[in-house]
Amino acid sequence: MPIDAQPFAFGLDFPRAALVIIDMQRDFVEPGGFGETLGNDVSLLQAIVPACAAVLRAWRAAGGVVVHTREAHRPDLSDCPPAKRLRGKPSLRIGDVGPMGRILIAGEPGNQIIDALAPAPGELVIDKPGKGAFYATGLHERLQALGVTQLVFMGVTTEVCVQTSMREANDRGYDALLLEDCTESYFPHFKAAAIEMIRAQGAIVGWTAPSQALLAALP
Ligand code: C5J
Repeated sequence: MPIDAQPFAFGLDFPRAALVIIDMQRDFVEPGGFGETLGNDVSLLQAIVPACAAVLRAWRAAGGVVVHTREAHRPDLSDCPPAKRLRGKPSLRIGDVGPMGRILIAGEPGNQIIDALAPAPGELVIDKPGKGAFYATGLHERLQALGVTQLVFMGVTTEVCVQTSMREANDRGYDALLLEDCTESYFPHFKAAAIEMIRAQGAIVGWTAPSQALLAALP
């Protein structure tokens, strides 16, 4: 089905597509997590949750493949480079104890995906130590095993983990579509710029579209 997207229509091949939801975890979306320790206003990110939930409901109803990612490190931090942990002046660093448990650590309350988008049984949940969903995760091999060639992206933050994952996907041969109202940044001008970069030069990284355009095309 053609989706009304930019810079031109995205031909959705639903049986070979997966919905990828990037890092909609409490660490980024709720107060007291990693996002807030970096000085950000997390309420901006909460605004996309209803649109994301509507897409997830419809995608599941159509029987599509769903992938959730979390930015997560092992409790011993062996997969967290010191350069990442020590950078900047956050109020709490990765691994420190915050109001939702240890920051960005797998298994901690803050590392869970928010209730409104909680994974259903059988959906892929990928813990990723980097910004990109493909780095050190085995995601590509799991998608190949499922015959997936197209990825529809939602999640946070647009210019960091979402854009990095789309670029990784592009280099691995996937066609990728970003749902504009289902992604957000702590910096609205970065979101706008990332969307422009992704779809510039004839979809050099991928396509973008409002979620309504996808909903209208689902089987
Ligand atoms: C960040 C992410 N912004 N999920 N992570 O550090 O975008």
